[in-house]
Amino acid sequence: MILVIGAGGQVGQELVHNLRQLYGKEKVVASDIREVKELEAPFEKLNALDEEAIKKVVEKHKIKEVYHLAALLSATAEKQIDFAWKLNMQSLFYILDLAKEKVIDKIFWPSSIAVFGPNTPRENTPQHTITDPNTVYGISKLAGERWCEYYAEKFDVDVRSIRYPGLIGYKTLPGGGTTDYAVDIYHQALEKREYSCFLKEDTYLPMMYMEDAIRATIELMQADKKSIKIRSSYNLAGISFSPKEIAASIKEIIPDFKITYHPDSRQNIADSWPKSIDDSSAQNDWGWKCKYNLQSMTKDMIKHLK
Ligand code: AKB
Repeated sequence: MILVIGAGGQVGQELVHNLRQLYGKEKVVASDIREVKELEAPFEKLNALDEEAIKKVVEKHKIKEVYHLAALLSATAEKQIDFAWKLNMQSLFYILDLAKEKVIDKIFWPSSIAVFGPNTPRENTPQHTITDPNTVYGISKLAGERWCEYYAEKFDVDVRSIRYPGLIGYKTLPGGGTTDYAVDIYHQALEKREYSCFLKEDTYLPMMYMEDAIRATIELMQADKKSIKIRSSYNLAGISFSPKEIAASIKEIIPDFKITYHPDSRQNIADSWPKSIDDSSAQNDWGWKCKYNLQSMTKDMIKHLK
């Protein structure tokens, strides 16, 4: 049995859908701090900071595999420093400890490109390099990675992780991230034919289409244990583009679309992150291969959002 914590979020809803298609609806328990009308039973209202409640749900459904997605993202975390640190770290320990005690067998926990910082090489960022994040979110993800590796090495915990780039999908809206513009832009392009972007036109960031991200997550979790050589978190490259380039790809389909640029505090966060990522470790270890590029993603996003 599988439990998805934070299932109401941008990744969670699509992941639950795909896991249920793969393993059967009754095998995947969705959970979130709030009721989510899009998520059908089995569903549990669950606060990721309530250790006893997590234990009860795990026991009730005989859970063996947990996808722990609950977290505050980069922009929101800067506004709620203490809570972000508590949620992003404490909840991870609850899940890691369940695996240490051999109550559950396997964990997926997402990290992020936010583990990198201003002194990280920004082009084709290597798997192992300088990690000096200057956001609360990035610090919490980096600390989380270190703890995942520690639990894997010391307690033989089977925890697997991906450093998600910015994720773009049509089914759900993201909340509180720096890369969110790349989702919002499609909605505004269709509704208003214009978009006011909170990043500068030449801000390159690594992004990925949701279909690829969900496939990567499931492929990583299905991979043979021996092939998972990195227990902190895997780099995943996806597609690197700037606001100007995504706008141009939209213009090919909606010629009267216009974009303007009004950078805010999120520009500083974006400037500390890589422009592109080297994901050769993921390719070599568990055969990862990205499918979508900017053009095919834009075509698919607009087709579905229409
Ligand atoms: C964010 O922008 O905070 C997230 C991320 C890159 O982890 N999308």
